Amino acid sequence: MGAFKQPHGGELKDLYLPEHLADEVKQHASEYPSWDLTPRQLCDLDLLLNGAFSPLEGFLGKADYKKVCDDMRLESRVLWPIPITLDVSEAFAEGIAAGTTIALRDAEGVLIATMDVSDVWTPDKQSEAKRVFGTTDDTHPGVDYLLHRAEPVYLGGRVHGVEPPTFYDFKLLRDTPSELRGRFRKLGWRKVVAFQTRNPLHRAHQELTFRAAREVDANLLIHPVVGMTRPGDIDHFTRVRCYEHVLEEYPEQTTTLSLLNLAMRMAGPREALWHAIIRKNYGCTHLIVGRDHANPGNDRNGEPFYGPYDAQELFRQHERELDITMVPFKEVVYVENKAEYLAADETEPGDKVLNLSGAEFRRRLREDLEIPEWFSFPKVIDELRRAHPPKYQQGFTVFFTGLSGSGKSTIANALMVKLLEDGSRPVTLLDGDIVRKNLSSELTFSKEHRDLNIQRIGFVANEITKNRGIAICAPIAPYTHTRRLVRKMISEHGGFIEVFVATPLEVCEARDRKGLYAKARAGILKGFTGIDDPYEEPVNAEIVLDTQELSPDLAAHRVLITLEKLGYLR
Ligand code: PPS
Repeated sequence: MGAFKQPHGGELKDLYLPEHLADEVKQHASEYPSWDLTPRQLCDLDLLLNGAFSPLEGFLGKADYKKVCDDMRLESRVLWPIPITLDVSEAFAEGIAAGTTIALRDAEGVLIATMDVSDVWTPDKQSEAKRVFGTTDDTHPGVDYLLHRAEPVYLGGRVHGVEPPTFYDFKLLRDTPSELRGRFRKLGWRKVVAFQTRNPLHRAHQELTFRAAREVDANLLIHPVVGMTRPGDIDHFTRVRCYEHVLEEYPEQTTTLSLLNLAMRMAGPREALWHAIIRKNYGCTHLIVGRDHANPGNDRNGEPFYGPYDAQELFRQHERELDITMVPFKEVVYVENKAEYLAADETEPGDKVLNLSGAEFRRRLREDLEIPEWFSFPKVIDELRRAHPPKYQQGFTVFFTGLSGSGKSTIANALMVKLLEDGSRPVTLLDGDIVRKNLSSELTFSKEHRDLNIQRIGFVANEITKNRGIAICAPIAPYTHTRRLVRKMISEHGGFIEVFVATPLEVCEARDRKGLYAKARAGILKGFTGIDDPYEEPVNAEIVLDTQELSPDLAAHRVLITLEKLGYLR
């Protein structure tokens, strides 16, 4: 069957050991040095073992790595644009040399594969970034990962699969290359055009993919990435539910959906070639390549890293060798007066073309505004709205900070009661003293322990915020750096409102409800905030309260009004 000819003239690799050998390896695995795979390495290993990365047989050795970085080729001259490397810590690499067998385990310690190490080396990551991504600017997510998250030493070598990684979600939608080829064969699909995506599909995508398939007289594979995509992308659970809805919109028997456990690098043109090789391995004959394929976003000066059609250009240069045909993405637009989608170059003068940018779509989701029916499918919009509720349904954290005796706890308590009265969400109060008695009972007031205390409070508040509740925190939190860390963590999942209770030290000391200031002045209590330990005043708090002017009731009311203004309460 010509359509399923192997790329590079090679066989589709299946690197799993036969069952009896796998059992034997399992019995001896405790003898091997063991490496716990990172989420990205687990994705890479999954696709190495199941043949999606054919013709690779393991993580790249040094010579292949160098050639891939320099020329997009393996030593064998076969086209391979992205270095698939196993990065490990210096401590782990210390005992490893060529000839060592290591065990590769998932986060739960399950043995996924062994690797016969052939190479151990310390790469020049700046040079790798420049050669593979064309930049060392770490606003590029691939560069950021390489420079700041990947470990410093690379190991190369052949891998032997013992047990496929376990997935608990969407099992029926996950296929190995041979399973998908089998499905195509069974269905009699001789030509298959793949659509790569990391975003939800809307009507325009449905139109363009269907047109692409019709144009080349092929069936269609929606092949979204569910491994690792660009940071900030919509989670794959939500996306897959959306894809399942969109699938219903294609004529029956024309289109299928399968999930790809790929860890993307966002390498633009090089990544497009990689996607093509992978799709070829999955039995596809065509790949749709659009504008800005595998786009990493803009650099630190706001300029794009790659030209919009660089990926198409590079694909074209290697199309014959890749043995998979590119279907260049044609922009489709909605023409209101004809009530249909047309290719942008098919519109006529006088046509009213409607447009809704991605940014505008997200704004409307965020602000609970209408999204027109022509733009997307009602079921898709429902899914996205459920995953991205408007602010008044999102969780948030109100983070009070201020000196001991400044009035944080009293205002925090008043705020809690008012929010409970409002009743829109569950409320949890993480007051300084309460946390110190429970969550942080073993901690002292050293800098290190105060940081740990705030990080713990931040962790709990983040979990509450993520799950759409309200967390009210009221520790002293004297250090800017730690408050900033907590803000950053929580802001990714909901609201973060910092309230600086700016009661001056003299007033707190004059109140001295617990008698601690007197003890601190007398030198009985050491390292007391404001006396002989610093309090770094916030400069960017959303709210500053002066308790000399405001009663606790009014202070809590001011917080409520700010929450309303920010959209978190109705
Ligand atoms: S921190 O710095 O954020 O970890 O502090 P926190 O967990 O909020 O705990 C502050 C309460 O502990 C009492 N206390 C001290 N505070 C500051 N410095 C020292 N050395 C100290 N020792 C005990 C104090 O009563 C604080 O309570 P509040 O409610 O802030 O007055």
